[in-house]
Amino acid sequence: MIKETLNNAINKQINEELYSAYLYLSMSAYFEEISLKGFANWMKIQVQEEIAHATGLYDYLHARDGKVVLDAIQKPNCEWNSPIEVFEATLKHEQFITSKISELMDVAEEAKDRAALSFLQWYIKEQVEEESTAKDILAKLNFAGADTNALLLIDNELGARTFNPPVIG
Ligand code: OFO
Repeated sequence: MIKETLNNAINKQINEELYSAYLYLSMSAYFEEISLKGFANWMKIQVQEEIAHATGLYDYLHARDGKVVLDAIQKPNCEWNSPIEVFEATLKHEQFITSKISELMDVAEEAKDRAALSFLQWYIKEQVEEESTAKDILAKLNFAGADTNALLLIDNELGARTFNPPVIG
């Protein structure tokens, strides 16, 4: 059975992942408002990714005879001034999540829980991808600058994103 300290830390991470979903849904709403449907689509897929990250931890707690305790989800920001600002916030958020996964690994290490350490490796790798994707999109937006045609090309590209449920663990 999983140690209480680790159980609690995983519950906290479930909350962070659900907050991530909520934040990206709020960002998606911003893109809908300014008619960048491709960006809105990309963010909606991101919401599904984050829910999958949360349910991966949820399933893991059950598999280890732990107890899932859901907490209130923080209110996300809903005011942005530009797509660049949104992706700067996305990158910063993903860097924050990376630090949280690292802290979670520390708790698993303290608990000497090798099974959890192995399971959490998936999240460590996923964070490399999450940060890298946000950085790439931010770089493209910076290249595009005030060029509307370039922005619409990025919108078109992000509109093609589809959800492939991740295989976690
Ligand atoms: Fe965006 O990776 Fe989970 O939170």
